[in-house]
Amino acid sequence: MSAIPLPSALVNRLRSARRVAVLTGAGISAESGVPTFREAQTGLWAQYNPEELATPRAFRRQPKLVWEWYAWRQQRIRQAEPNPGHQALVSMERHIPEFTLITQNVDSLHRRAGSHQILELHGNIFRTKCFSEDRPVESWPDGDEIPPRCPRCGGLLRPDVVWFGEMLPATALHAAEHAAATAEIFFSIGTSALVYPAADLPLRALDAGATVVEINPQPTPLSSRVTFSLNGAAGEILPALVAQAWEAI
Ligand code: BV8
Repeated sequence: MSAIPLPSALVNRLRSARRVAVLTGAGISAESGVPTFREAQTGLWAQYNPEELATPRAFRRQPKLVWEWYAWRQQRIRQAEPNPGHQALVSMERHIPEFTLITQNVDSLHRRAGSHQILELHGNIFRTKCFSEDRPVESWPDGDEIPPRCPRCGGLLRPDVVWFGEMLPATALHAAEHAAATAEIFFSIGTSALVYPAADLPLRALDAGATVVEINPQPTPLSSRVTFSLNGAAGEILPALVAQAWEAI
C-alpha cells in the first residue's frame, strides 16, 4: 500500500469512473530529467526566454539559433526515459473504459511509456516540417546548412511544434475539448496552467460538472478552482493513486 495519503473520495471516484481525461505539461517529464518549459534554462540557453524562442518571429530572425535550441532539446529528451508518472497513466488507461490523454509536451515520453489515446496539442519535437509549405518532411539530404532545407521547395525546415501565436492542430484540440466536456474526472498534471487554449480545458471540465484534480508541487492559477489539489510530484502521486484505486482491493 503506498504511503502517500490520498483523499478516499477521489480514490473511490476514480475506481468507478468510466470517462477520464488527463492534461499533462512539462512537469510530468521533469522526473525523467527533461527540464520544464519555464524553469531556468541551462548553459548556452540560459540567456534566452523560451517564450521568445518558441515563436515564428524568432525563427525568421534567427533560424539557426532556434533550430539548434530544438536540436539541443531533442538530444536531452533522447537521453530521458519515461518515469513512474508516465507509467501510472498507462495503467490508468487500462482500467478506464474511456480514457483520453491530452499532452502539451512535445517529447514523445507518453508514447514511449506505452500510452495509446494521446492528443499532442503542441506537436512533437521529433517531427520536422517545411516552414514555407507547412507540410511534414520525413528526410532530407545531409549537409552543413543549418537549418536544413526542404527537399521539395528549398524552404527552411523547422520543428513540427506549435509556436506561440500559432494555431493548435484543430483535430486534436476539438477532441481534447470534447474529452474535457464529457469527462467524469479531469486531471491537470505538471502544468503551470498559463498557456491557452490548453489551460482552458480544465475550466471546461469544471463548467461541465467534472471532478477536477490538479497534481503539482507548486500552486497554479487553477489550484483554487479544482476539486482536489494534490501538492506533490507526479512520479509519486500517480503511482500511489493507481495502487490505491486498483491494486489495494
Ligand atoms: C494560440 C511548444 C491562437 C513549443 C508551446 C499574443 C499573441 C498570440 C497568442 C497569444 C498572445 N497572448 C496570449 C496568447 C495565447 C498564447 C498563450 O497562452 N500565451 C501565454 C504565455 C499567456 N498561446 C498561444 O500562442 C497558442 N496559440 O493561442 O493560437 C492565436 C493564433 C494567432 C494569433 C492569436 C491567437 C500556442 C501555445 C503553444 C505554445 N507552444 N510549446 C516548444 O515546446 O518549444 S507551449 C509551452 O508552454 C510548453 O511547451 C508547454 O506546452 C506549455 C505549458 O508549459 P507547461 O507544460 O505548463 O510547463 P511549465 O514549465 O510552464 O510548468 C511546469 C509545471 O510543472 C510547473 O507548474 C511545475 O510546478 C510543475 N512540476 C515541476 N515538477 C513536477 C511538476 N509537476 C508534477 N510533478 C513534478 N515532478
